[in-house]
Order: sequence, then structure tokens, then C-alpha cells
Amino acid sequence: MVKHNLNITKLQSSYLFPEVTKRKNNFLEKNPQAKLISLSIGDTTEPIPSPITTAMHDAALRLASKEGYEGYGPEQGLLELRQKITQQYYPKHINSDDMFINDGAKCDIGRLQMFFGQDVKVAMQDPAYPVYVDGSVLAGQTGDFCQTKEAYNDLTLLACTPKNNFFPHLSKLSNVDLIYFCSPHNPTGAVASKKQLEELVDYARKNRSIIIYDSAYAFYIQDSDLPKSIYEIEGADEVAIEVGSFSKLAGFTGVRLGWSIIPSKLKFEDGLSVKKLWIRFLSTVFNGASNIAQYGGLACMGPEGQSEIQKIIQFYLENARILKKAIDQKFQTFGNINAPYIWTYMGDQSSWDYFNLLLEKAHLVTVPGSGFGSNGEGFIRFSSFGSRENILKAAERLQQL
Ligand code: PGU
Repeated sequence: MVKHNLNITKLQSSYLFPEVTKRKNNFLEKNPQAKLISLSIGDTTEPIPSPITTAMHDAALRLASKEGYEGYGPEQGLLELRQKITQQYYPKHINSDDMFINDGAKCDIGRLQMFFGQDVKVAMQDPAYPVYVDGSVLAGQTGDFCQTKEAYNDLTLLACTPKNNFFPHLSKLSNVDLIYFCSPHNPTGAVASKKQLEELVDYARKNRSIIIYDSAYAFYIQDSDLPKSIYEIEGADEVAIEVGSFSKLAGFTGVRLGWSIIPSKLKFEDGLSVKKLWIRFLSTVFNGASNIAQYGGLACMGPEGQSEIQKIIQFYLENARILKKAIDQKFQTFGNINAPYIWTYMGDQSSWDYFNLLLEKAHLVTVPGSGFGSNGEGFIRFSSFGSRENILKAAERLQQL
């Protein structure tokens, strides 16, 4: 008889997004005529620009010839792709040798959780992308769930609320090993300033912690004085791993492509190189990202690809402005638009109540803020991924609510 992995049954609820889909489907079963609009999971909706799909098409066709066939690729990913991403997004701060191409940010976050093992103490923003908590639980890093505290015993949650402008009080943080930090922040859309990131890096340097910096939405930052990468902060390459993604950058949510940066300067307490151990670990559990996807990624980095993907990012940002304007008339939203999400305080009822209200009265599918952590209670996350037609309709329904 095989025993189950106890860490799996420590998870407190089903994964947030399938739960939203389940409730949406239940509603549709009872109301089959309802024309629902999804402002829910952050999934891109606009087609991938043709210079990029053509590159993937050509790459697929090359595989059909003897001369063009490629099998397993270089483990770290195509050198040219690593160099292009580095030149494009980290020109001053990072060496392409420290970049690892992956099949999406979520997958590498999961692998990092396995890599660090069960003995690390973990901290993260609350609310946060649910994978940070759930993945830490699966990796055995959180201790048991305490029903009275309604929290995991060994997990540090850093409150990010309107009161602290969505940046946690680090002075109260006791020693932790790993700190997840997401900016632009899913779900609040808040972007940490240079000064705030300096504070975070300073904390990590003093306490010898490692930051796992999730920059999946960096390309949505419009304010030029806001940092797009943790490596814009001096000394961050001694304490931070950064995880990036093509998903929201180029509509690759289904294609699957991303990267992680593990700087050579990053060390464990005993002086061992994190990158060296990561290479050893990764070559055992991962065989590289799809070569077709990587050629698509390469096309994204060319001048034509860049200009096309920028247009789509601007399109989603305009969606966000339309939605925010409509929501602002009824509820309280926060921050400037530097992310595809609008974090909205609805009132003192539960987020699931507001989720139901928006579903039943406006036929809008959203995400309840409490699904991202207890500090999300009373909030709703609206996603701005959608066709313009749907976003305008959703804005109208919100105004009529
Ligand atoms: N990091 C953050 C902060 C995210 O919000 C998401 C996707 C990812 C990573 C995943 O990136 P990939 O490169 O596509 O793996 N968040 C979406 C989708 C939900 C999900 O389960 O990943 C969201 O709606 O929050």
C-alpha cells in the first residue's frame, strides 16, 4: 500500500482558477442563456503576431527535414535567445550565461520550490499569486496548517494593503531564507519603486536571504522611473533570482516559454554556488523548452516582433483604463495602470459574495481577492485581457450594476 504525500493533503482548498471555472460552469448550467464575459484568469486573448507564428511554423517545418531536424537542445536554452533577452531587457546588469530558458514562469517557480528543499523558511506578499503558497506547501516548507490562526505555522505572510501602499513592512520580518516578491504585483497591480526594492535587497543582503523576484508583468510598466527588473538595484545579483515569462509579453500562455536568471554571484550559506547546483538539479528534472517555442521567442526579440508585441501590450493597457474608469464610478480601485489587473475594494462582505454578485447581476466572471490570501478579503481582481468589444460591454454592465 502506497502512502500519499502528506504535503498534498495540507493544501487548504482547490487551486483558485479551476475553482472559479467550476463556479462559472455551475452558473452556466442553471442559466444557459447568460452571455458571460470573463475578466477572470489572466489569460491572453489576442492572436500572436504573424512574424512570430511564422517563425514557429518555419521551425516546425525544419523538423520535417533531415538537415533541419533538431532533438534535445542546449540545456540552458538557445544561446541566441538568451543573448537577445539579455540585450533587450537586462542590457547592463546580467550575463546571458546566467539565464535559463524554461517552459513558463510557473513551471520554474515549482522547480525552484523543489530545488530549495523542505528546510527553508519562506516569506511572501499577502495577497499573492497562489502558486507561491501552494508550491511551498507541496515542497514541505510551510509546516502544518493551524485552523485557529488560519495560517500555515512556518510561513511568513507580508501584508500588502492600501494602508502600506501594497509594500510590506520589512522591519517586522524575522529571519527567512526565501522571499517571493512580485512586481508588478499580481493581484494588486502595485509596482515597487526603486527605493522600495533597495529596501528589499538591503534586507536580503543583511539577512543572507534569497529573493525570488517574479517579473511576469514587467513589460506592462509605463512609468519610466519604476524598475522593471530587480537587477536594476545594486547588489541584487548577490541575493536575487528573477523569473520572467513570454506569456503576458507575447501571448505565449499556451505556447509556453519563459526564463529564470540565477546569477553566478548567488551563494548558499556554505559558499556553494546556487547556479552550479541549479544546473545539476535542472539537468535531472527538465529537458529544456520546446525548440519551436524558442524560435518563436527569438522572433519576439527581433525589431518586427518587438513592435508587434508592444502594440498588444498597449491594447491590454487601454482595456485596463476602460475598465478602471467604469469601476471607479462604483468602487475603489488602486494605483496607476502598470499591470493588466485592477484591484478593487468592493466592501465589507466576502470576496466570494462579490464574485457571486458580479456573476449573477452583471454576468461577469472575476477572481475573488481572498483567493490570493486573507488580505485580499473584500477585494475583486478584474483582468483586462479580452477583446475590446467584451471589455466595453463589461464596462457598461459595471456602470449599470
Ligand atoms: N507569475 C505570475 C505572477 C502570474 O500571475 C502568472 C500567471 C505566472 C507567473 C505564470 O506564468 P507562465 O509563464 O504562464 O507560467 N497568472 C495567471 C494565470 C493563472 C495560473 O495559474 O498561472 C493569473 O490569472 O494570475
